[in-house]
Amino acid sequence: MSHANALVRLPASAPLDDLLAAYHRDGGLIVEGLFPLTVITEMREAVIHAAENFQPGSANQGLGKDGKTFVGANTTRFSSLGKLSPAFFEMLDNPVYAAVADALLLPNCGSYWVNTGQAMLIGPGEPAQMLHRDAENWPQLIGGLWPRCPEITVSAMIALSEVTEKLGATRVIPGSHKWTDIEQRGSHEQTVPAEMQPGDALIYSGMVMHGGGANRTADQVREAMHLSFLVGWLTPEESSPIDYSDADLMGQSPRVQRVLGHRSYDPRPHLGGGLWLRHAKKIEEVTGAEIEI
Ligand SMILES: O=C(O)CCC(=O)C(=O)O
Ligand SMILES: [Fe+2]
Repeated sequence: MSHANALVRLPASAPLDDLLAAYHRDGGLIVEGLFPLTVITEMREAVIHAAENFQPGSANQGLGKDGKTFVGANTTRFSSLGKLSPAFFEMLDNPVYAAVADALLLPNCGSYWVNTGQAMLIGPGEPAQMLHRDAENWPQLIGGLWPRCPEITVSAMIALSEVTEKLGATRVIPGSHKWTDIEQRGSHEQTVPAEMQPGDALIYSGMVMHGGGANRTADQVREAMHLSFLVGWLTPEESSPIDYSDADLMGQSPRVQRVLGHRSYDPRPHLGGGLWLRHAKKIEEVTGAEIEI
């Protein structure tokens, strides 16, 4: 099915300004070939293997009624993906996603970190997820500031194998990030699907209305993952700093260590200063990096 207001699709090699222009206009875009297939294949294998250990639905999560509806009954979700494969660390260092996140978030913070990296495997027969904004995870903030809310979180839905509309491609209402009334939720009729090939990603604003699509197949799983970043002055969904030990991250890039919470927050990186997470040890003992921002 083709949609009149379909999301813009651009190759990962497109100029950053073109990626950002599409993002600002619609609240999201599809970046084709964002992640190399070698990395995606490794990540997919690790995710599919690990999925055997998880129940679909909310069984593995301490959730109330609304949370249970949100995660669905036949969708398998789990995080801490760097524990499953180092391919996850490579994804965190992806230069195009990093440049997009820098451009969107660094005007609003000194540094940003991972909100969550999460497998989102929509099983057969799962209905469409409720439409929502990812920034609604911090309702006191966006409720107070809307409609003049700074960008606090940027998300990506990443295809691990082909994602079609029938399999439950993420659905987005282009332009809804600019709606003036935060209570305006939109309807499924206004959504368009983000169909993708493996390695493509839907990069979208924390303010755009979207949700997982219905999986209308009898026996196929929608294989995708989510990777979102959050301004450093808010607390993420996932607790990366305690998930990953110093040893887990030793030898990873300073960016990977920082976005997984192994740096303290420095509100003024351009002025220098800021605190390290652990003051009792030398930086290089903890991170392997001598001096870095
Ligand atoms: O599974 C999807 O396509 C989207 C999921 C989502 O938007 C969410 O859980 O925040
Ligand atoms: Fe979402």
